[in-house]
Amino acid sequence: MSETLVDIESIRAQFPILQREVNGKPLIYFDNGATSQKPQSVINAINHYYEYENSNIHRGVHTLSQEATSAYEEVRKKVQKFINAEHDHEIIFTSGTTGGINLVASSFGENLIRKGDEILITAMEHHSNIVPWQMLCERKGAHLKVVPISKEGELDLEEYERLIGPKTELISLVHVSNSLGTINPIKKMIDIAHAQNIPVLIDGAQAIHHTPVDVQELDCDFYVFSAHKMYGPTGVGVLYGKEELLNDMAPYQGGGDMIKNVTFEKTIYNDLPHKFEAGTPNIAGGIGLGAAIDFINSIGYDFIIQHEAELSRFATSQLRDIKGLRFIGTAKERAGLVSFVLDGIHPYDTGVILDKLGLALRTGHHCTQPVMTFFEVPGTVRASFAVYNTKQEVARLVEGIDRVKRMF
Ligand code: C6P
Repeated sequence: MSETLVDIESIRAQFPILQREVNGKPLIYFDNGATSQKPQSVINAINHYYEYENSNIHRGVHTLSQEATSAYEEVRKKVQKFINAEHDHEIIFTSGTTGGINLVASSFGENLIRKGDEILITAMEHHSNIVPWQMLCERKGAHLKVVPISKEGELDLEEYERLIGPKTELISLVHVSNSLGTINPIKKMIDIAHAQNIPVLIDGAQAIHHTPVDVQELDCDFYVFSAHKMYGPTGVGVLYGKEELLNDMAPYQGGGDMIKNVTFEKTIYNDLPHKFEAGTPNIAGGIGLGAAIDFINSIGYDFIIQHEAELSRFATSQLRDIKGLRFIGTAKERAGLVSFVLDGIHPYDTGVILDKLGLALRTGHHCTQPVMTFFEVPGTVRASFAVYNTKQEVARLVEGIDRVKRMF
């Protein structure tokens, strides 16, 4: 126990924002699913770039440009190692998870999907993994099929297999649900899809900071995530894609850096990964992502998994005793978050009162409106945990909920 406390205190000390107060109370930040806080090392890496290396990349012979280019490209290699991709050019920098899914829907999907085809997603997808496919289906006259969920918030795998048919051309699945916490059996689902030669995209936005990801072992065709949920900066993310698929895809956007040669008659596109990275990228963000990976590696996934599971178990056991509290999402395999509703109290009101007590939680539909419709709730209150959260903070949440209940 004391060992754990020492570790957590040294981790917390790395996050300057955790020192601040909100509404006169020490900040307790449980909105990590929306975006995590950033350690000093990430802030320093971004500052260092702007203070010492700021310049554009891939286009200057001068020292600053060379240094910035190599710092940025080193991160690509770091990401490759982090998710065990075969090649570094399979790592495409994007603006985030949403950017990655839209890239695949527009580029890969545009070429692949024909009238009458089917795209399969699940009922627990974030809007980012629904709307781009809906837009593609509308453009092509294709159909969106949806794997249903149980009242526990688990996918129905029999129905998944049944929904895969001769017209299914693409499957897009969330690894960890942001509103239910469910960890989906994606390896099994990818194997089932591949038995029918169907490519699979995995939305890893809520998984990458909770669990190690090995894209070669998963054998997924695409894997997307955002830096800002894994202790890195906003506005940058990663699309991993298998080399042969990315090579066959048309560029998503045209502009600088994605070309080899331009004439008014014809443009020769650049090789991977630059073909998909038109224009000046988020250089500072990419460098910050590299520092975020170093931070996660310095803690290690063993500790992250064990600590977040412990917080989740503790929160569940404490909240379970509160009368009128109903959990939304009770799957057997769950990541470090709890989502719940209180009888007769709107999640928004709960969020506002908790904020007065210094507790930052997300309330609402969490960009998963179909999940809310399924559970017949307007929204939920969600506490999503990070490596710097403590049991004492969870205990404060339980007291806070008690206060909310007494006020209503
Ligand atoms: N979920 C949440 O509070 P972006 O915005 O592109 O970084 O990530 C989008 C996204 C995609 N998929 C999943 C599973 C997600 O959880 C998110 C972001 C945040 O739950 C903001 S709505």
